[in-house]
Amino acid sequence: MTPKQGVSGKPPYDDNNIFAKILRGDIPCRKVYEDEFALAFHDINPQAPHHILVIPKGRYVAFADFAATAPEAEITGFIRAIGHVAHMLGFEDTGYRLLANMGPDSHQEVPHLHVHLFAGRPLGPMLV
Ligand code: D5M
Repeated sequence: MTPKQGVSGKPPYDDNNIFAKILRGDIPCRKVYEDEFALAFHDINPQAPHHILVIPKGRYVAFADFAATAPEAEITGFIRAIGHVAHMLGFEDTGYRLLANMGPDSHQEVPHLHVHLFAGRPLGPMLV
């Protein structure tokens, strides 16, 4: 069976979260890439020489909700945008790390789905 709806419920979306404001252009960001489905910009508090955030343009908080309910074009577009940014910035040569925090135990600070992209130094073993 292919799961589609109702995998995790739909967390309420706060239109005043900081990434919603960036998407609306209410506050600035250091943009590195944008297309129909995604926006990528520098993290304001970088944890590596390169620390990029990639966000879908849709109103999603949680990955499970996004994966279960977003139109397939949005899912494909978001994933392609992440890959495109990694390629465009030359991270494939030396390697990079993708990370997404989800919910309170992960310390997700911003309630708009986002993927962190780290690169530019040896990142060490993954710590959880
Ligand atoms: O990570 C949320 C990330 O969002 C965290 O690394 C800081 C970053 N952040 C917060 N505000 C901004 C703005 N205005 N520009 C760029 N980056 C920002 P999380 O996974 O939710 O803990």
